Amino acid sequence: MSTTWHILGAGSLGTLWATRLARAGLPVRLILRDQARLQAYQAAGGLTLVEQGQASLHAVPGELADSPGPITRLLVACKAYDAEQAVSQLLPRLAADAELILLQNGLGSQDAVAARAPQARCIYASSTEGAFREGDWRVVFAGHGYTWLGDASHPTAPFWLDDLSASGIPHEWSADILTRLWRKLALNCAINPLTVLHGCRNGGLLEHHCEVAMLCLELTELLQRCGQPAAAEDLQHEVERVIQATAANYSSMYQDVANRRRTEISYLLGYACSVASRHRLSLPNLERLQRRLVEHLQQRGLPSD
Ligand code: NAD
Ligand code: KPL
Repeated sequence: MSTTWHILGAGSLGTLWATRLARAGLPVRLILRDQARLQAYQAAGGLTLVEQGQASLHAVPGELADSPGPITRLLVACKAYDAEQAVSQLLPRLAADAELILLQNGLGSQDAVAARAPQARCIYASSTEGAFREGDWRVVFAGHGYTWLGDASHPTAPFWLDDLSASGIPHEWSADILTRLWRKLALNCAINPLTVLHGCRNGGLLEHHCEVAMLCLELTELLQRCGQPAAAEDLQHEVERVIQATAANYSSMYQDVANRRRTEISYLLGYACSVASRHRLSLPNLERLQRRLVEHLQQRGLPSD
């Protein structure tokens, strides 16, 4: 008998995982915020995944945080700023051998969750898959990619990676997941805030080459100082490559601001600046970028944390 996949968060990535796991015949249950959301979900009849223009409905059972029954395997698929609180609600249900898979972008939320659930094995993930919500309970699979999973304190891969293979979820077990998360964080810090401040697509940053280069120098210094030299390697070239390759796209932070959604700034630029300050490292360009971004968000009445 397969272990049930509990999915916390019926948003873009949560739906992308839940529908593919369910399609492979694996037991999946979706944990929703409250009774009203559960009723709305049940009325919709399930989750809809749109792939290459084709929609498919998956009647994944829904439940609430305080529903009965233990949770052994939990995919945490909410935003970084919601993760700790969302997992806290589930603590009474976590089995002694529970495993949590943390899909959050950036850094900081994973450690907060791990501290809240010290008995659980926390597996960190970094994904380049892309999905967005087209409406309630309806998600479009927008970009194929890969998900790297790893556990910095325990290198053995879990046996349930087979479930991901059976579900067609491209993945790899990564012995250096923190390096991957730091590298992605550095890329996001060099690109996303500037696209918000300059109001441009990623490709618009080609006109701000010097500003990007100065940030890359400081991010490289930060990564080296905090024990992540591999994440620092050739960072500027990688940032330039990503800007070229995604020139026509709007960054995720740009889209959050444009849609008046809360950003994950505290887990990206905010995290980088606070680690720098902990290491007594002065990074004037990065700090100025954070001040400008916070001001920009506040001027628009958006949360700046
Ligand atoms: P999302 O906003 O689409 O979904 C999050 C869901 O979690 C929402 O439905 C929200 O209601 C739910 N939620 C929050 N707190 C909850 C609680 N206590 N109980 C139940 N549900 C709760 O977010 P997303 O785009 O799927 O992103 C999730 C994470 O994955 C983020 O850190 C994001 O940066 C990262 N990520 C997203 C993508 C993508 O393409 N969407 C790609 C890579 C990484
Ligand atoms: O991950 C990204 C994002 O938009 O969040 C890229 C495309 C790499 C830009 O930083």
